[in-house]
Amino acid sequence: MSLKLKTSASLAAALTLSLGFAFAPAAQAAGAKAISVKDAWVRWLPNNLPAAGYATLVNASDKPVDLVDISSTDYGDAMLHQTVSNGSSQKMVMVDKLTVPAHGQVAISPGGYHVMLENAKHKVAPGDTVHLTLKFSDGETLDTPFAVKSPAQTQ
Ligand SMILES: [Cu+2]
Repeated sequence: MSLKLKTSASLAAALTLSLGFAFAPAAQAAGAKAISVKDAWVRWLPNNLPAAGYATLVNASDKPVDLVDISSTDYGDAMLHQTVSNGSSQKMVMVDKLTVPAHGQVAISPGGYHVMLENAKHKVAPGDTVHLTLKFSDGETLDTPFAVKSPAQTQ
């Protein structure tokens, strides 16, 4: 090995630099995920009416992360909606992305956001667990269990 012959300051700097680059992705791969999900549940309605999914998204990282896509193996359609008050009436609007602030959280909760769940692929009933796949702007994908509850259980 000729390493002892190449002990210039510039080589040392280059080595430090390349080690720095090499370590960054490794630390990320082994480290914790930015986003975690808590209090995930679904408000079930009878007669094949659309259900609504709710959860709190927590961001442990120092960068904002967007929820950019939702899918489910249990429902044909899963979309993020926002309930907007318009005087005495309310309507739902589609939401393309939901930003979870750095070191913060955002609640998908009744009266605000909900995940509209339609076209169940099989019979879903209170007491079941359904799974939603949440995709985030940092590349993270979370397969998240949601507890199915009847309207009476959520009053
Ligand atoms: Cu909706």
